[in-house]
Amino acid sequence: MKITISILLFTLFQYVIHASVKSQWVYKKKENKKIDKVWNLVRDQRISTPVIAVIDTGIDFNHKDLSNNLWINRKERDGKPGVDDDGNGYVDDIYGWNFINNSPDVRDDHSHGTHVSGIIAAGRNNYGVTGINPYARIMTLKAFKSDGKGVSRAVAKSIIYAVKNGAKIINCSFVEFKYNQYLANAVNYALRRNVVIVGAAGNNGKNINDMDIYLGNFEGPIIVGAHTSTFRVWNKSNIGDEKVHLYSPGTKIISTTPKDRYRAKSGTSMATPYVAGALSLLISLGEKLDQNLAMSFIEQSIEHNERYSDSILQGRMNIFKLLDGYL
Ligand SMILES: [Ca+2]
Ligand SMILES: [Ca+2]
Repeated sequence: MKITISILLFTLFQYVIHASVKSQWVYKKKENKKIDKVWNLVRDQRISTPVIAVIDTGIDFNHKDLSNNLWINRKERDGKPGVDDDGNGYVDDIYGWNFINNSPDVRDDHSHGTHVSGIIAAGRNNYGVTGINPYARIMTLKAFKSDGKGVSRAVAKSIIYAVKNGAKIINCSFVEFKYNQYLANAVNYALRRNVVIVGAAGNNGKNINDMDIYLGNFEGPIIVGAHTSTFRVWNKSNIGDEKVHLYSPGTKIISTTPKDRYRAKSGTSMATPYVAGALSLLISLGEKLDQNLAMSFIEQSIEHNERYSDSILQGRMNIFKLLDGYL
């Protein structure tokens, strides 16, 4: 029960009700100013619609900036209530599953999961914010409770559900400090099925090279630390050149929160979905990613900087380098 989402629960500034892309510093910086080029490319040339599983506190599936970008289990949506219409072992799982109380109710009673989901796939419309891949779909798997604490077994079951039901990338914005066999087995299962796992480095402000920390200690998952809007490593981000692969934006990140709201949050929880969503752009464009290919694309994407010498790849993600072959 030591598994927790990777966010620090303080508010950096007040609710931003009328958020806009202009308020997203991520898209105002350097190369990202031309992010519309990326989105136009994906809009016009997409070959598939990637499903990204978000294992978190749930989602506000009615949020107007998310509701069009959700994975929908159509057989359940169009089926009979109380019946497992698609025969996958889960009754009425329209948006995903709640592994905390074993029900189809994936509503977010915290806000973390809704925020993470918006960073990946908030709508490219004329309001709110835009996710890094507004042409992706979010599958919601609730494995964390309203206090932000999770259940390792629920996380493991979420991973298996994600793989069996078509997710290609799994976002894991949390850390655990104790080895768990179910979690290890589930991670290996996903990797064997060529599903890419992206996980948070954690917010302890420590070098985790010699710490027991998961997913960081597993072979395979891509582990993400957080950098600030001035491209410095965030002082609360964990670091470690043996476990943290790269850094991505993780402070004062404005995204969706329940009841059609927007809020800024900081954490490696926010950096992780940026990488998961960015990788999904490649799937949109037809790449068949597995963990190895995903890692080589990430290596290609790296903007090297000595500030990031505490990471394996010694850099941060540059979306334009990631999509170099397409733009
Ligand atoms: Ca079902
Ligand atoms: Ca929007």
